[in-house]
Parts: sequence; C-alpha cells; structure tokens
Amino acid sequence: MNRLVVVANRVPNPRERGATAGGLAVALKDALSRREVMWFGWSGQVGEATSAEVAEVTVGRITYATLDLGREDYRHFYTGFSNACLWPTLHYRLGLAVFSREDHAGYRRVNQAFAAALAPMLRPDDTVWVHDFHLFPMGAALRAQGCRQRLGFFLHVPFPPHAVFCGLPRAEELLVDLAAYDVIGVQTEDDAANLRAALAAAGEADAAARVAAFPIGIEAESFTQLAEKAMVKRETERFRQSLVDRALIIGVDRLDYTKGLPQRFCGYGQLLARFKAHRSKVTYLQVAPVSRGDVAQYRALRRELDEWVGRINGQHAEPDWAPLRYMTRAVARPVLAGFMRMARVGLVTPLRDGMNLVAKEYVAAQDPEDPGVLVLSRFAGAVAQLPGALLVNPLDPDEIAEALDQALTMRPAERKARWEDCAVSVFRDGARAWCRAFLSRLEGANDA
Ligand code: ADQ
Repeated sequence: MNRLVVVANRVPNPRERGATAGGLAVALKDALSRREVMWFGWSGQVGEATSAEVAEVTVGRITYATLDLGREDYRHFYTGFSNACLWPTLHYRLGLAVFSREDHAGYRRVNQAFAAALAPMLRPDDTVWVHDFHLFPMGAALRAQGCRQRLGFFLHVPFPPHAVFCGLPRAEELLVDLAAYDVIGVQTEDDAANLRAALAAAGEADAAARVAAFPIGIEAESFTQLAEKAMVKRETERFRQSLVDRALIIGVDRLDYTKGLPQRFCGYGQLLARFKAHRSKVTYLQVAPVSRGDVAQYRALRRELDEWVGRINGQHAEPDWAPLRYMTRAVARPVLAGFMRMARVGLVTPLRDGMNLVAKEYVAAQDPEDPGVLVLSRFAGAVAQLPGALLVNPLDPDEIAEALDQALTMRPAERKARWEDCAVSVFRDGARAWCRAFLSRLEGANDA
C-alpha cells in the first residue's frame, strides 16, 4: 500500500500514544495502524526563526517530520491569522475577527515554507491529506512546487454562509487555494452547501463538485472501555463520595468562546432559580482547560467565566453545597471518561461547532442499562448523528434550564430509548469509518 502523508498544524508527540493521545491521532488510528505514514507539520516548539531543516523521528511505521516555528511566524500565522481571524470567521463570528496584513502575510509565508519543506520529501505515489484551517493554502503551495500527488483536505470546523465568509479580507484567495485539492471534506451537509456556494461565487465551480461531507466520529468502543475501567479508579471513587448522591451534570470543553460557556452557566443559574426542587440535589462540574491564552479574547472570556462562577455559587450555594465546580486545569482522558459515565446529564452547548466529539464521547461513556441524557446545542455538527439528544438554542438560558430539568427528571425508560437513538451512529460511524470514507474518496478520485 502506498504511503499516507498527514499534514496538520500540530504533529503529535511520538511519546504520547494510547490512552493519553487526543484529537487527530485518535481519529486517524485506523490509517496509522494499517500503512506507512509520514506525519508532517509544526513541532509545537517556537524558536528564533522557522527551521529550515525538517526534524524526523520514526517510531514503527510512522515518521514524524516537524519544523519549529519562528517567534514572528508563530505570532502572525498561528496566534494572528489562524486563531484570531480565521477561527472566529469560520464560526460565524465575523465581529470578533482581527485582521492585519502582517498576520495574513505570515499565514501565507508559513504555508509556503511548509510546502517547500515537504515537497522534496514526497514520493510520486504518496497520498497527501491536509488538515484544517491553518493550512488552506498548503495544497496550492504544493502544486506550485510541482507536486502531482493526490491531495485531500479536511476542514474540522464549520464553513459559514458565503455572505459571512466573504466579509473576511482576501477571502477569495483562500477559496482559489482550496481548488488545488482533489477532495475537500467538511463535517456536515450545511458546511458542504456553504462551501460549494462560496467556491461557485469565486469562479471555482469545478472545485465545488469536489466538496463532500464526512462527519467525523470517535473510537467509541475504546472510549466505553476507558469509562468502564475508570469506575474502579481512586479518583472516580473520591469524586463520587464528594457528590453525596447528588445528580451530576458534566461539561467538558476547551476554554473557547465558541463553546457557549457563559450562556451555559447562565442557563444553569436559571435552572436553580426556576426549578427549585433541584437545589442542593445537583452538582455541575465544568472542566475547561485554558487554550490559546495568547489571544486577547480568550483571556477576556476567562475573566468573564470567573465572574459567572462566583455569581452562581454566591447566589445559590448552601454552607454544605456548591452548585458549580469549575476547573481550568486539564483532566486526564481516562479519568474524564469515568466522570462522563457518572454524569446524569452531559451538557454540550456550543454556539457553533464543526462536530463536537465530546457529545459523542459522552454517549459512548454511558452504562447502557442506566444511561444519562445528552443536552445538546442545535448548532453542533454532531446534531445530525444524535437524534436522542435534548436540543437547545444555547442563546436561550430558559431553554437550557428547561432541558436540564427535563433531563434530570426523565424516567429510566425514556433515558434508555434516547440513548439508544444516539448510540446507533456513535458506534457505527466511528473514527475508522470516517477515515476510510475520506481516503477511499480521495484514492478513488484520481483513478476514476
Ligand atoms: P475541538 O474544538 O477541540 O475540536 P471537540 O470535538 O469537542 O472540540 O473535542 C476534540 C477532542 O478534545 C475530544 O476528544 C475531547 O474529548 C477533547 N477535549 C475537549 N475538551 C477537553 C477537556 N476539557 N479535557 C480533555 N479533553 C478535552 C475541533 C473542532 C470540533 C471537531 C473536532 C474534530 O472545533 O468541532 O469536532 O475538531 O474534528
């Protein structure tokens, strides 16, 4: 089988495997176990200047090929254009986007540098799979280097309606860049329709035909096992004891403004204010490790959340009960899986989300005989695969409160039926199916 070259902004640390690995490494596990793979991208290190030499480490059949980013490139490419401009735009939040020509130039420069470093390493029959919004121009930059390999692209985040996207300065350039790929994958049919319309408007009607939705999944069976194993861990037992029979609501997110955390806290406050029977009977644990702390909006969000936590606990706590427990430290995945299994409610309310794998992980973590209820934002890509969830508009705190009340008081038979409706797709359309569907489209593409 020919080699697969995965290009992503961050390359995982070769030492982090198995239960500790997260994100893309889990999603790609099937491909990584079946064929020779080169994983190419940023090392996660920042130095004086972006490295001219690629560092290579080979573990088994996987080669990790990385570059360090220079301080200026990190600031303009990563923090600036990728995180402060593209991220909000793609999540429909044009008003939060901060554009500067320096950032934009840095973004293009790093994509060029990555392509120039990768091109000489490619074999003629490699399949190249580029991931996410940091690397829109990578395919076009590789083509400019003379690369004729199959090039696929997958966008992990939403693609907004054209009227939003074209508000971004130089948006059309990115669409022309995308046309260099043989397959352009997105998470949902809505994203696909939006991207097709944008490509057509940019005069790239041919490329519009190469857009398809490939909803990403999780490795559900392994997550269930992780959750089961966690039940006998000391951390789980300690946590269970601390709840003293109170129902648990759990939220697990990166600390990001797309995840709707202030709105969620507000909704929980409404539950305590309006449905008084739950007072002293429920505990909400929110785990939200700090991410992108060097972007101003993320620092502001952190302060806002600190205030919310103080307000809710201040207003509703009893001497022997704190309604909201909030952690900005990371919790290890194997421990988190157990917390999810213990939770009567999984609360997932992003304002926009490409997919949201936490929602699927919550379903996989449940005990099928006594499952909890998923309360899910209608604006998460995962909605299409989770028909048993209670859907909410995250901007309406009363709707969140009502859904929480419904979940907390739901009879076991309904909980089970709803969970089964969600479990079908979570277990069937997993990471492996996603990976295979994308690669078979890409590898079939040039053979046709
Ligand atoms: P994220 O925005 O990071 O991902 P999400 O899909 O919810 O969002 O999570 C990805 C992974 O990170 C999951 O395995 C999850 O368990 C883990 N994670 C999230 N919060 C965590 C926490 N507090 N502690 C430990 N682990 C945590 C982007 C897009 C999503 C898309 C994914 C995959 O924004 O829309 O679903 O990529 O394509």
